[in-house]
Amino acid sequence: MPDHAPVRPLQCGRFRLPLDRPLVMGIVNVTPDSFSDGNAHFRADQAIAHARLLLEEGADLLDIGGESTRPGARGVAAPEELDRVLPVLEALRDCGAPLSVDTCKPEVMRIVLQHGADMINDIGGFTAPGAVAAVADSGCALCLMHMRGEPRTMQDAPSYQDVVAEVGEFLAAGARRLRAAGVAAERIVLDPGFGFGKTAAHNYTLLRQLPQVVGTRYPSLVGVSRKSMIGAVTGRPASRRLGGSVAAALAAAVRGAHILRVHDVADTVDALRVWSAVEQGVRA
Ligand code: 9MG
Repeated sequence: MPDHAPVRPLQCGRFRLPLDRPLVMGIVNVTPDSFSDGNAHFRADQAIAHARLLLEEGADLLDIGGESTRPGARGVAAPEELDRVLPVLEALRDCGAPLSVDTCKPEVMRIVLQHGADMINDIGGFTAPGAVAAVADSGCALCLMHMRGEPRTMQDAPSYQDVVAEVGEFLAAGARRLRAAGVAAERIVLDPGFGFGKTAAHNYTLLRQLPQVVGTRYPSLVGVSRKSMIGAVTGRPASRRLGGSVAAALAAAVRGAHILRVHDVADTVDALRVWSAVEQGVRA
């Protein structure tokens, strides 16, 4: 395992997660574009069943999202987002694994925390007015992600002078804001935000230099699963990016990533187990 990884466990709501190996976060989307049927009940049932499958496959934690964050996606209002997420959160509350909710909205953050969310994953980096106040006094973990722009427009010619320095500075400043609001260091996770206002070249530079981007003070989360950066290299559509996604997840793990946010849990867990066996050997 990489020797630059901090060993301090992550305070994650009801859980304290050791970070001595990369954790696998399974993606649970509760958005209309992730299911063939628009019916809300059916959608929640499908999401819950999918979440249980991801746990059986070895997911260490789950990330539940009710708003699409794909490039070009339009936002939804808080009541609609809550209608999507809350039934899933409630059904999974006692599943034994930490539950993260992916949201940028302070009003959604407050309510999901009352319903047992263990982590808030904010692709907006807790920059919305009221976001820091919504989470500061809870015991949940906070994933602070870098994004340039917003999902609707973020891929319109993103440009940086020095992507590693700029993303790194944003993350460090965001962590300082959280700390100044009283958030304990062991609740904070940093994420470069692959694909959020970045070209494929930016994404691969960030992945290659992950330790320089996220530093050594806080654990990191990496989400590259099925993203266009995989398609840019393999030429494959999102439905056929498994091999590329696992390779990229492993490259992140080798560089010290602590949490890998993935669609394909079983294959990622297998890859990590084989990598670990290579590095550390297997018990006879
Ligand atoms: C919601 N979401 C989609 N991609 C993501 C990524 O790369 N990181 C985080 N934290 N959330 C993401």
